Amino acid sequence: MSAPFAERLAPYRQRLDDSFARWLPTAQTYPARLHEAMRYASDGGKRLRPLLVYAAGEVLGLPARALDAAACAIEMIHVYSLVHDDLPAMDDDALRRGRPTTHVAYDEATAILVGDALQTQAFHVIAADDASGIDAAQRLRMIAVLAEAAGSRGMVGGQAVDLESEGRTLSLAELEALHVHKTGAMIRACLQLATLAAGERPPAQVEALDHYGKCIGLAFQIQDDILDIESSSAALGKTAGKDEAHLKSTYPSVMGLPAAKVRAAELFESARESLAIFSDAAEPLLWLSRHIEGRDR
Ligand code: GRG
Repeated sequence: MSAPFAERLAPYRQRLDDSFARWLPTAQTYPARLHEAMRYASDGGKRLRPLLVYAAGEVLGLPARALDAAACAIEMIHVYSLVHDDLPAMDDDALRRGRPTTHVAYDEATAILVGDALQTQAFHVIAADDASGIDAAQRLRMIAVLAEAAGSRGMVGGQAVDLESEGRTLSLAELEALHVHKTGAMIRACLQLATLAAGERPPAQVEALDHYGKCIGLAFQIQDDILDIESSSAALGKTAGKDEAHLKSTYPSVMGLPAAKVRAAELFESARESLAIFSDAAEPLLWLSRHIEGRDR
């Protein structure tokens, strides 16, 4: 039996850093300031999405090298979304990953371009990494899946509805649709990318990983809403959280905090149950689900 997945977190994070170093142009190349800002924005973070890609790859028996491009690409899209989400026209945040946001450290126009450039680079990485061992037709499918998850039928669509909904109380069904698009689609895509990289697989395995991805994607956002409430009440219970200030609906505001916690726990459990088909090989994804469920941010 192989060592627990927890022992491979640091090597996987290192692989991701190496991929970023390889695929992001250096700050010495034209246009130097933009490249420096892209690297600034890409530092730090939990790297959960790349870890999901690598963990799913292990469950499917793939070598890590086959997944480097997918792991790097998904994190590039994620970083772009955070940089744009922090802009004054969106969430207007001054801090991200414990440092000034990209538009604060540089300027607004540069932050917009950082997001644009990271997004296009993500697709370049999958298209150009022809030493991954994954054939070109399969990489084309991976690009299509990533584009759909990131675009107007996925993350960007969810963000658009989120902005349109400010100041309005959403129904539970509306809120779930928003979360499934805004946060869920990209997390689901992590599993889909690994499955595509693995080539032909029994439909039951593909279904199981997709179910896991959908459940973890929604649970992650519900948990984020819960952590927002708990961290703002912990901050002396005086200041309104950002969601209150922006009058955004959240799971705790729509269904109450205890019910939101139950819903998140049910989703994490359902994600784990779907992995029974993989027997002991499921350990990396089981471990990650528990790690995500237990996070405090
Ligand atoms: C602007 C196109 C566009 C999309 C924005 C994902 C998103 C859509 C906005 C992020 C806003 C936000 C804080 C959502 C809550 C869930 C979430 C995605 C949190 C950030 O992800 P983490 O916790 O961040 O994985 P790190 O920094 O660890 O990578």
